[in-house]
Amino acid sequence: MQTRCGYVSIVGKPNVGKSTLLNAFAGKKVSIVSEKPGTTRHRVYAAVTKDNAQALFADTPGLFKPTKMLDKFMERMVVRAVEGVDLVLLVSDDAGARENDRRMLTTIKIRAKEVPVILVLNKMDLMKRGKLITELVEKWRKLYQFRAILPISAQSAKGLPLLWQAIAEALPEREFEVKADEEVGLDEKLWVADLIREKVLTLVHQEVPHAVAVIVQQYEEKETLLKIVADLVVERDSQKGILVGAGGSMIKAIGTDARKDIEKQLNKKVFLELFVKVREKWRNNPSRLKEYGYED
Ligand SMILES: Nc1nc2c(ncn2[C@@H]2O[C@H](COP(=O)(O)OP(=O)(O)OP(=O)(O)O)[C@@H](O)[C@H]2O)c(=O)[nH]1
Ligand SMILES: [Mg+2]
Repeated sequence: MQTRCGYVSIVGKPNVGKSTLLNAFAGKKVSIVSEKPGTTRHRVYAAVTKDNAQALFADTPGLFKPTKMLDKFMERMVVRAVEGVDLVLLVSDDAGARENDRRMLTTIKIRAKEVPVILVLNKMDLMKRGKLITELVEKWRKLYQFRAILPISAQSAKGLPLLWQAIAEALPEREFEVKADEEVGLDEKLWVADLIREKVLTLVHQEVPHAVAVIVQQYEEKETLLKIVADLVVERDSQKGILVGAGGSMIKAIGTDARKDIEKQLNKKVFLELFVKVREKWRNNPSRLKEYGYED
């Protein structure tokens, strides 16, 4: 049987559902998801194999205008992710092409001119009428020669079989690179740190979650449980106050939600201990960024 295999980068502006899409294809939570833009900070990998095709996906941070050094690191992750891949999935939403979509297209034109691009219009469940979807597609078609334009809803898995078919057809004829059930690029410590950050993004509002880095300090498999100790780093005392909450209520809620989710995903009993620390302006400090894993 002729197999197809290739590298597929999922890119687009923040909050359009890139990570939700990767999780839907992978059938599990490989990448964290939240309702706030700026959720994904690293490239997150997953290999998906169906029938005779294998896609080696990379989820990426949403592209936006960077201000802090951390944002610039995230932007570099995106730019590099489109170089030298076999296929790009540009994900957008029901809102039409906005400034950050256009910036992403410009990056693709400069960095990945020869790479086929599938435009994935996500969140179509939020669009009520077929006519509007047709208008949306028409507008996008004028901006770039996409290999295909496919409306989907990653959350409800609608349109995913057709999207998979389009991906498979766009991949080069090649042997599979990984075994069908093999995990790729899954650093458990980083993944656990991200799961904790997901709870911060869900429970804490406004700007505070964006100032949080999670660093797993201890990750120890004991006989009956997995012991995890992690630091939550913020930039200011006021942010620490919000993260800890009245009488420690917020950090307790974050810890409980994170522990339950880690237990569910790993099917293991977990002991989780969290500490909140202040490291002034860490998002603009190169040595802190490096220390926290935001390094090229
Ligand atoms: N209504 C609707 N919501 C969706 C759909 N897919 C994702 N979402 C929601 O959109 C929000 C953002 O999803 P993410 O997957 O985190 O988006 P992202 O593009 O990875 O975001 P960044 O990592 O910040 O760039 C979450 O609240 C999701 O539940 C969809 O098909 N329909
Ligand atoms: Mg994401």
